[in-house]
Amino acid sequence: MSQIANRDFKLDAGRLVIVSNRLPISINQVDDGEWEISPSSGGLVTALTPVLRDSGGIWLGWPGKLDSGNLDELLAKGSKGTGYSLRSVILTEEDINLYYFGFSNEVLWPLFHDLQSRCNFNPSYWQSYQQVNSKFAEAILHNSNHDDYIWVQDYHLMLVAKSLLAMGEERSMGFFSHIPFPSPDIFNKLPWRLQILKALLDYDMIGFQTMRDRNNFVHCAEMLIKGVQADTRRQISTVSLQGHETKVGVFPISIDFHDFSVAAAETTVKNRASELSNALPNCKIILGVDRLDYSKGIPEKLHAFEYALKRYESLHGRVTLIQIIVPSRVDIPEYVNLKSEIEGLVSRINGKYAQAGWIPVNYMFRNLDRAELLAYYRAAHIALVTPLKDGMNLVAKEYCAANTDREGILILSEFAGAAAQLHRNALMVNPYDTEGVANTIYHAYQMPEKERQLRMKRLRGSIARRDIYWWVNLFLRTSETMEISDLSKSGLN
Ligand code: ADQ
Repeated sequence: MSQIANRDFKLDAGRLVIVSNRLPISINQVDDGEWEISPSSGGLVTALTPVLRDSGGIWLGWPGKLDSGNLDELLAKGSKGTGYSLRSVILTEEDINLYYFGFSNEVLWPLFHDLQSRCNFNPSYWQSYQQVNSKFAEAILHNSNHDDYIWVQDYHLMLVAKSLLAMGEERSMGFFSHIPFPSPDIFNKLPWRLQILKALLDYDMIGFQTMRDRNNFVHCAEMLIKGVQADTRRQISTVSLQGHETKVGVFPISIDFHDFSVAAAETTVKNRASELSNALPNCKIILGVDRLDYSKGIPEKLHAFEYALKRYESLHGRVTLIQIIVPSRVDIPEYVNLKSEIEGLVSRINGKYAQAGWIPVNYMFRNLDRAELLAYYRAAHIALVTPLKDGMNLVAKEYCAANTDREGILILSEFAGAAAQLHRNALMVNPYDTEGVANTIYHAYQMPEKERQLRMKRLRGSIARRDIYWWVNLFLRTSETMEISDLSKSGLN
């Protein structure tokens, strides 16, 4: 499929309504007390914009600030020129504490990443989760028509279709899970497992990142709900309950490959990448870029790097790990503790191994602008992407897209969703295996140029073929296609 063909999907009828916890904007108060709105620029927004614009669509979500002046005026300003409108779902401080920080981030996030010991199954979180999902359903009701297609994003909003039905209303509704879906052994621990599963089956279509997640979901449904019938013989499975059929498919999310690749090739990025390399003479750069989160396996990665330095003395003065961390959820004590743990490890490694002119770990805790991030990607000889579990992991794909010199090496956790697509040409590791990761770092360090180039060429080809436009189109086309077998030609395997 060509880049252009990828971009021109149109809905058959109605508007596209995207529903997500957060609107794709940020609202900030400027010095004179005025509120300012700026659009978010992620790949998802870019890819959805053409379909939203063509269908006169709507994006619905929490605007992110509890008190931001004249909100409607601000939102109108924020969507000016985009061709679609922004509509807010107003949440209270209590909603944010219980539904967002509580149920979403202390129950669903750890459980769905197989870290059940980190869960706090507080019943008041569940109450709030139900109430907030109803608020979103009400907002859909007020802002959409019967022929609109409602596409709900992610684990914060699993009950929205059910809540809408409870209001006596029906819409065509799809749900995409950006995070993994756990196996029955783990999912069974959730006190509200039945309510969640049944609510998911009120959607007309559910998309998962990988086959692993789709199979886990279908197994959970079969095991826990009496009367469920699943047909998994086709690429898009169906799960039926009491006369309602839900399509369940695999739609691995991606990035705007072309855009990343072109931006990384710009002279300013190239020059900045050279500056970064020149600042570390005779050193190969190993790069880690992660959001601050325990699922990303950052301490485990540092342990493995330390082990590599202990085991392979020839790496001393020859490799530097640049670990960039984007601040996230810093209001949750667990994340503050994680930050301290990481900083302790960085200082221990540097204390032990640094020499005049060489610091083993360069650590940054901040957001980087896009050009700077691209320069780091370009300068890195090796990307070390080792989440303990991840829905997809876009950093792995961004690194390859930005690797315009086509010589970099991707070391990738087998527990990242991206592994399903990239495992043949990345160096695969188990992030819990300190020795294995250390050996792989050394192997990557020594890899001959020809092999590096061949692997990177294949990685880039695979990501370019299945970019974010491919993902949006495939999801929406599948949601409209009644004839499931048509999909066999879509490249979804
Ligand atoms: P995330 O857990 O946020 O997303 P990921 O896919 O890795 O994880 O995306 C992180 C994004 O943050 C990347 O686009 C990266 O460029 C950006 N980023 C990281 N560090 C940065 C920094 N210091 N400065 C600026 N930007 C930085 C969830 C799931 C993932 C899934 C995505 C999309 O957890 O598994 O891939 O959604 O579905």
